Parts: sequence; C-alpha cells; structure tokens
Amino acid sequence: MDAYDLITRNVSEVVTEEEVRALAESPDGKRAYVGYEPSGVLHIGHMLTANKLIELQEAGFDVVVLLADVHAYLNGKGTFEEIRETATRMQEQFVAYGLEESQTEFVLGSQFQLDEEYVLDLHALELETSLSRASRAMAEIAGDGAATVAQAVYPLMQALDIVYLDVDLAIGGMEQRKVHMLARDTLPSIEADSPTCLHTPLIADLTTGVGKMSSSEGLSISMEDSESEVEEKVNKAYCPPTADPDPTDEGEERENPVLQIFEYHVFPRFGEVVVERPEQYGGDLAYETYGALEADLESGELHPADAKGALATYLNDLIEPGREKIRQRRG
Ligand code: NAL
Repeated sequence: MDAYDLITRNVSEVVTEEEVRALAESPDGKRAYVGYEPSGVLHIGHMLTANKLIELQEAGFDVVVLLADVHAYLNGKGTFEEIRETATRMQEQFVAYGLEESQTEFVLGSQFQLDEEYVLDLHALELETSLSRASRAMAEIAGDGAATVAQAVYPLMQALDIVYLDVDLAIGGMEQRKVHMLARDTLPSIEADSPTCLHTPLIADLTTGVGKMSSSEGLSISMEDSESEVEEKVNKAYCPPTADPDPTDEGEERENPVLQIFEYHVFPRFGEVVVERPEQYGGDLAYETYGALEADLESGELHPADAKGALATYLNDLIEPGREKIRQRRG
C-alpha cells in the first residue's frame, strides 16, 4: 500500500486530497494529532481515531495527543480538578491500547492555552467569528444544548490549538468536521495556515444501526467493560446479513454496526480474522480482507451469530491491556 492509501484508508473525508498527497510524499517527522476531552475511560469512539493514529505512526508521522482539559471544562464535563485527574488515566489507557509511547507526545491543553499570547490570539478569532457559526460548529459535539458562550469559544480554541501545536494533519471523527472547516476559514485572519484534515467514520448505534453510537445514550463499548459485558453487548447488536441495510419504517438510514466494527477496528489492528466454528458447522473461516468477510455474511456462508462471537473475541483482545490498567488503578 502506498503512503497516501495508508494515510487515507478507512476515512470518510479528506480535506483536501491535494494537501494530503503532498504530506504523503514525505511523512517522516510530520505531525498528526487528535484532541480528546478527557473522560476517564476510553470508549470505542476514542479507539477508532486511535487506530488511525497508530497507522499514521506506521507511516512515519509523529503523533500528538491533546488531552483537552480546558475544552472538557468549557463543555460542562466537570470541575477542572476532576477533569485533570481523568486526563492522566486516559493517557495510560491510550498507551495500553497501542499508541507507541516513544512516538507519541501527550499534551495537556492547559499547559499552553492560558498563556497571554494564546489568549490574545483567541480574542482575535472571536472578533472574526459569528456566534451562529461557532454554535453550528458545536452542534455535533455538544448536542442540542450548545448554547453557552463557553461552547462558542470551544471551537475557536480547537482551531488555535492546531496552530500552537504546530500540526501538519488534524484528525477527528466526522462530528468534528464543522470545527475544522471553521478553522480553515478563520485561521488565515491571524496569518496562520488552514489545516489539512482527515475525518474518520462514525459507528452506528449498536442495537439499532441508526444514527451514531454514543457513550451518553444507548450502548457503547468501553475499556472498563468485562469480557462478558462485551459479549452481551455484541450479541444484542443489529446485524442483518448485509452491509447496506434498508432504512427503518420511518425512513431513517441504517448501517450494520457489527460489520463497521470489523472494518474500522478489527481488520486495521489484526490484519486478518479467523471465525472459529465447530467442524459440524463447516469449521473455521479465515479472512484476509474486510471485503471477504462482508461478502460471506451477505451470501449466508457466515452466520451473524458466528460473526458476533468472533467480533467479541477480537474486541476483548483489543481492550484487555487497558482493562488491566484500569484494574490496577482501582486496586
Ligand atoms: C479536539 C477536542 C478538543 C480540542 C481540540 C483541539 C485541537 C484538535 C482537536 C481537539 C475534543 C473534541 C471532542 N472536540 O469532541 O472530543
């Protein structure tokens, strides 16, 4: 796979292709980053962008993880002290998950976001941005309640961080795209470059396949789930024998979350998948590509129940080192 294909594998949006092609010509030493509001326990959404960071490390990028403590505070996630404490936990879990410690720089937002120069640049962006644009950028991040002044400042700080951390490539889930577009449009007003961005897909709600999986509502998988909890959740997942299910009766789009997790979590980290089956049901099935697994589910060769069993096993392997870290912490 050439560098451009590796960098853009499994992404939903590339902004812009031309800019990413230029980075792909010499990725060594280029800086890619994701910011996360510290939340104490990694969930499957954090792990999806982390998979992309791990791939970018393989492509030669240096990776910066911003533990966005001030952002979490602005988004109403708790007291500043609580958030700081959870940032440390989160860093340990990312390393346990597989981010190479020697190639990853973890930065706490408050280390630089309270400096005078930063604050003055932030005010300059505030002058350039309408309240309605800032709150639209936040709709997917803060939900319907994106109505405070703090939440309007949030996306401007996210834009500024891209400059202050000297990042060449900004990564985020599709819910971050409006913040990144705002950054591209506004940063030139303070003589900074528009950032190049990659947006990763959102996994559908596990039980319905409708909308996006969320840790606040519905069923999400996290590092603190036990093996049997992961098995139970995966068992309850919506998994028709197709990657492209029909919409609901109400006309809502549906996805197959089991296939999405194979595609975006399992194949990128394991490279191949073995579905174990007793001899009497045809024996083990081995897949070297996601497409081959999808085709077998669609043809009926692979039964959803067997696919789910394998999925739970692989997910448990992925989260076991982080789960162990959490256990040690709690003593
Ligand atoms: C992501 C977040 C916060 C600040 C950032 C700064 C720079 C780049 C990415 C950043 C968190 C993200 C979330 N908005 O929704 O978790």
